[in-house]
Amino acid sequence: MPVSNNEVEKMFDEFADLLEIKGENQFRVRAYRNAARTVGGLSGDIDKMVARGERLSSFTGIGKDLENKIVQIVKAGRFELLEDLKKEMPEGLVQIMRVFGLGPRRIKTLHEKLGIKTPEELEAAARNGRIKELPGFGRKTEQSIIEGLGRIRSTEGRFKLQLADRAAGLLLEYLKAEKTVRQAVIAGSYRRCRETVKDLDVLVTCDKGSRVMDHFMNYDNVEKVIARGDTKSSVLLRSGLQVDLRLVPQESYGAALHYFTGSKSHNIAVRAMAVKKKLKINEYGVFSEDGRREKRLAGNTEEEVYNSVGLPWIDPELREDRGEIEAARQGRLPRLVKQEDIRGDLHTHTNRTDGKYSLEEMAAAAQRLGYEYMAVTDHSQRLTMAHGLKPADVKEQIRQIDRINSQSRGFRVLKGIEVDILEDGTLDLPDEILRELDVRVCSVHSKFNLPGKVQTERIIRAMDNPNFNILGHPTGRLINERPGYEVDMEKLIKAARERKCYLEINSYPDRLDLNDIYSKTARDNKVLVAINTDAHSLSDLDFMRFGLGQARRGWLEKKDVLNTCPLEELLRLLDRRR
Ligand code: DGT
Ligand code: CA
Ligand code: CA
Ligand code: ZN
Repeated sequence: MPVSNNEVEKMFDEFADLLEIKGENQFRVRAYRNAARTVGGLSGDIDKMVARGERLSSFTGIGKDLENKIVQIVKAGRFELLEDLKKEMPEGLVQIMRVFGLGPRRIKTLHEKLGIKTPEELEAAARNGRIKELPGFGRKTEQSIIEGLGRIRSTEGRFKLQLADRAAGLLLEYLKAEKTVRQAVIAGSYRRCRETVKDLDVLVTCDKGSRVMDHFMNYDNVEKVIARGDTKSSVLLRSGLQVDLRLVPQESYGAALHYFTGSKSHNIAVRAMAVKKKLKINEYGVFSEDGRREKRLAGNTEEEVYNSVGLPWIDPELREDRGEIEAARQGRLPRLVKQEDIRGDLHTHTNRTDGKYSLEEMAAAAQRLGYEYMAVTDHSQRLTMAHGLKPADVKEQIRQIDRINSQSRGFRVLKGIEVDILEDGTLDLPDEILRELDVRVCSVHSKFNLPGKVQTERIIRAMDNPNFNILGHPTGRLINERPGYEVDMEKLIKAARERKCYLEINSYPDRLDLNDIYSKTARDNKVLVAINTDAHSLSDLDFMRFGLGQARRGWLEKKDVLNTCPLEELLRLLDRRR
C-alpha cells in the first residue's frame, strides 16, 4: 500500500492540530506544519524517494527526526504517533478548529465548560446562545460560528481538483489495462471541470463477457465496496473519494455520456426541447414517442443526441443551464480557449523567494511545454516569510534574466514581480523599480478582513498606479478553507477596464480565482484575463489546465485571454505608458 505525498501531508497537519489543542509547545507544532507543507509541495513521490534512499532532510523544514518519521510512515503505511494521539482526543475537536479557525485555548474551553466534542454539539450550543456567555467568547464569535457551519455544509464532502484529477488518471489507466474494455471515461462534474467534485462518475463500454466489474473491485486503491451490481457499482477510494462506475451498451454510449455528464439542470432543459419534438431522451438513447411503439432514433454519440433536438454539440464546461442552450440554438456558442492557444505563463516563483527551483530550471520547464514566454514573478519585500525581494534583489534578478535571454532563442523570460498591494493601496516597491519590469502581478496578501467598500477602494487605488498590470488571485479565497475577502468584483472589473488592467485566473487547484462566474463577468465587460499557474515548482506549471477549466466554464475564448497573445502584442498590452 503506497503512501502518497498528500497523505503524509494530511497526517502531519492533523498531528500538528492535535498537538496544538493539547497545548504542546508551539515549536513542535510548527515543525510538523512546515514539514507537511514541504511534503505536499514535493514534485517526486515520497514513497519512491524513500525507496531510493534519498536524503529528505535536505528539504526545508525536514530535519533528521522528521525524516525518520517519514520513512516509518512510508514503510508502515500509517503514522503510529498520530493514531495514539487520536485515541487520546475527541476527533470532532479537530474538525471544529479547522472550520472555525478557533484557537486551541478556546476549543479547550468549549470542551471543558460545555462538553462540546463535535460540530453538531457546537451548532446546538451556538443556536441556544450558550457560547456568548463563555469567557473569551462574545455575540460576534457566536454569530460567526453559525455562519461557519453554513460554510462546511456547502463544502462538505467535495474534493479539490488536484486530488480528483490524480485519482481519475490512475483509475482510467487501470481500467484500460483490462483488454476487454473499449472506452472508459469520466463524466459528471469532473468532465464539466467544476472547481470541486463530490465523486467520480465513470462510464465504461466493453466486449461481451468482460469481467470489468471484477477488475474494478480488485483495484488496489479501493478502500471499501459500497454497492456491486452487473451494470452499476460504487466504491470508496482510500482518499475518501467515491467512484460510481456504470457499464453501458456501445450503442448507448453517447446518450449515457450526455446523461451522466449533466448538469442535471442542463439535461432537464435539453429534455424539455425533446418533449416539444415528441421525442424522449434518456441514458439509453433518443426515442420517438408518437403512437404506442417506441423507436430508437439515436444515442451512439453525444452529437447525435444534441442534433436530434436541433442543437450543435455543446462543450461539457458550458453545460450548466446558464444560457448555453439559447446560444447553441442561435449558433453563437463561444469557441472556448484551449491549451494550444496559451503562449506563456505570467505568474511563477523561483527559489529566490518561496519557489523550489531556480529561474533557469523554471524557464527550461516552461519552454518544454512549448511556451514562447514565461514571467518570473517572485514576491516583493513585505512578504518576509516568503523572503520577498527588496529593490536590490529585483535589480539582481533583472541582470540574471538579461543574461539568460541573451543566450536563448525562441523563448523569452519576462521580468516580473508579484508585488503586494499594501493596506493604503500603494504597491510594495518603488515605482522606479517597478518600471524596469515587463509585467507586474499585484496581489493582496494582508488585511483580508477590511469591509468590502474599503477593500475595493484599496485595490482600485492600486490600479491607479500605471505600473499595475494584473490583479493576482482577485478574491483571495482558498477552496474549502477560507472564503474570499469582501470586494465588489463588478466594480473592480470596471475599474480594470478603464485603466487597462487585467485580472488573473490563478490556476492553483486550491485557489481557482477568478472562478467561472467572475471570469464570465470579466469577459462580458471586455476585460482580458490572464490564466496563470502561480507555479512554485516545475510540476505546478501543469496546473494551467485547471485554470483553463474555469476559463472555459466562464465562456472565455482565445481573444479574451491575455497570455494567448504573441510576445510583441503582449508587451504592448502591458505597457500602460504608451
Ligand atoms: P457532483 O458529483 O456533485 O460534483 O456533481 P455531478 O453533476 O457529477 O452530480 P452526480 O454525480 O450526482 O450525477 C452525475 C450526473 O448524472 C449529473 O450531472 C446528471 C446526472 N443525474 C444524476 N441524477 C439525476 C437526476 O435525478 N436527473 C437527471 N436528469 N440527471 C441526473
Ligand atoms: Ca459526480
Ligand atoms: Ca455520482
Ligand atoms: Zn500570491
